[in-house]
Amino acid sequence: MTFQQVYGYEPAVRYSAPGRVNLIGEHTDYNDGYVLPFAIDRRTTASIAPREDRLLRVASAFEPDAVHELSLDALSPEGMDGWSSYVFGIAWALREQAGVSLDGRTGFDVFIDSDVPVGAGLSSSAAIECGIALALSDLWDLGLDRKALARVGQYSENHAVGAPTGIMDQSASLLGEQDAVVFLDCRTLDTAVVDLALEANGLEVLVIDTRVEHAHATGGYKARRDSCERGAQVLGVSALRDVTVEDLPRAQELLDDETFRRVRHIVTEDQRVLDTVRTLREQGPRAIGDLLVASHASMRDDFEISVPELDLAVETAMQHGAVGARMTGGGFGGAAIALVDLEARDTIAAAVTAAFAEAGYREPTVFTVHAAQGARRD
Ligand code: GAF
Repeated sequence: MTFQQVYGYEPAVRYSAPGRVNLIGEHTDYNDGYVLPFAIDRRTTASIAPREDRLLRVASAFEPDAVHELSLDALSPEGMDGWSSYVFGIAWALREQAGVSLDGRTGFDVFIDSDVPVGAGLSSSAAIECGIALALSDLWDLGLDRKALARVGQYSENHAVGAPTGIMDQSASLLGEQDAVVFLDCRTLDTAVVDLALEANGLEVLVIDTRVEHAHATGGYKARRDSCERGAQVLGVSALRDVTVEDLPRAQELLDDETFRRVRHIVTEDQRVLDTVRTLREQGPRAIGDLLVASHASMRDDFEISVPELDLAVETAMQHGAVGARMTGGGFGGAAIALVDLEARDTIAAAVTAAFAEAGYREPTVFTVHAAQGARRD
């Protein structure tokens, strides 16, 4: 299915935006902390043509027979549902969050296609949002910079889609660069691009998609966010970013056991991001393995967002010689990553697949990813 087949004419432009893998720094974004994701070489494309009226029409390769329509005069979260809210929500959020006037703007026809796996925790939704945000910024001549577009994407995700997520995924999709990770301070949105240098070190990142589906609009993700906010309130800080590892003994006295463990994950994870950035710069990617493994243990034991499939993926990869491994993304399913030697890649992939079969789990999808450029006009 193509734009032409749905709408009967050729698109004017095509934009694309990548999914992301988070190297380290999980659930720290909505605590004003640090994250270290990279954009991956799996992209969502948005083929677009402006219309002369105010109608927005959205179709996609994953729902071939459906064309969703909404007028710019009727934009509100109530009028959106399903995946098309990732598109309509951006137009709405440009007005609500960035203060863009939609008066006199023309609508558009858009067709979405993607090779970012859906439900794997690799930010397929942020990839749609960011491709559309960049496209609309150009189409409507808004001149918004990429950090502003990331905020628009997050606002749409929070209020149009209804998932209480942070700003990491949109930032990675918009700011990613080839062979590099994006070091982001989620309080200030200051960024630094840090060289990953995997190829030069004979390494690759393997993604192990457990195919255990996760959703962030409900359930555990929101509960973790609530715990963090409760912890920050009791500790008298505006966000857990302001708590240090040295503060933890006192935090333990003030918090119940569960809230303390949630807080400890965030505080130690922020420190691990800083340590990973320093290690990457000073010693290179081969030296970050222990930090990745410690991050996984913290998510499994303190933050309790792992699942047995993710633990098995990490353990098996490590037993078969991975440099480091951890679950990536929001948790409760989705994918793990393993940092592996090029020569060990196939052995590790086979070992993980065999271990899943042995445990009676669904067969995982295992593939390599490379750090790629962020959203762009193709
Ligand atoms: C999901 C969210 F969308 C991000 O904002 C982030 O919180 C992540 O989970 C966990 O680090 O991807």
